[in-house]
Amino acid sequence: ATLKPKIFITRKIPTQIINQLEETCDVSIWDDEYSPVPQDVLEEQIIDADGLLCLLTETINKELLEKATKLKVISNMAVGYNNIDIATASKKGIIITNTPDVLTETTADLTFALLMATARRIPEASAYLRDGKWSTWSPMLLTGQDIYQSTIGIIGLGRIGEALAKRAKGFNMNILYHNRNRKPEVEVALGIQYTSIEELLRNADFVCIMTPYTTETKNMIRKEHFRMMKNSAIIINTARGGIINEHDLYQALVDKEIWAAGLDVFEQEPLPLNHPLLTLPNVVTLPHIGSASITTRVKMAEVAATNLHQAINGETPKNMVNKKA
Ligand code: 8YV
Repeated sequence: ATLKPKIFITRKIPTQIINQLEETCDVSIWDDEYSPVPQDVLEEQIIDADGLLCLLTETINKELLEKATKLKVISNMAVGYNNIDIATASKKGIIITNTPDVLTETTADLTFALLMATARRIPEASAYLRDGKWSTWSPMLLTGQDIYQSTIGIIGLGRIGEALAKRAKGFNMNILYHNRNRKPEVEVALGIQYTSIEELLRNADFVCIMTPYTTETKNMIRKEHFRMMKNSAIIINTARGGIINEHDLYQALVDKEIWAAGLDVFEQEPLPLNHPLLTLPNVVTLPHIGSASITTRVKMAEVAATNLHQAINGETPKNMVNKKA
């Protein structure tokens, strides 16, 4: 019998997709939904695997990659791939793929939902009622910030940033953006304005972080940036925790330098329960659910499986992120 390529899947992805992969591959899977794959299991699996399908939660570092003897592809089920040492993988000729496009609208939806929840204090208001505190009503009770006709500043105008701008347009918002490179066609099409980071921070009512996590964007928003922001400003992060300096964010919130924060992502995930940010009432926190709609998660798994399959078959996958040297 011909040997099927061996692939390892680090999480319980939808069954129909596992079944499909099993038709052509010898599949092993870590399917404990409640704990991530232990490093020693990952190490053992990677030694003779042809392909790996993993998530952002798996750190694929140099040490691990050095153990691989046959690995052709790492298919990351996420659009971001900051969990993978791309330089080492490329040097070893390992293809890296991601799952863009399918999660764009879902993540923009969640970003806007978090923006609204933070501005109008929805989790706090909901808890207020449930905790039996709604004994009377007063005019300034649980008052928030206006969204309609306010100014949004989008840092990073990629696919998701652009999808967010479209939603902001529906709320008649004034839209500013900052990006590595200007996008004149998008500016015209959406009626949005390019500004420097500083100008964006000074003018935005909502600052939304929409950039990938790279050496350039790591710790990009710090103390001096919060100082530039309005006291009524709200910062929203659905990108990666490490882009904002969390310590400085905490201090800016305590010192009322900014008004509130809506965070779906953190430097350390899962967020430790004793984290100082969790003590503040003006912080809305979510457990990294940006792309978490049923339909989108199935599509992400499909795209991840297709990329894996293409690479194993010697084709160049559609979503290869490390172009061949
Ligand atoms: C992933 C994400 O679902 O795509 C990304 O970059 O952050 C999320 O959509 C999550 O990180 C699991 O890989």
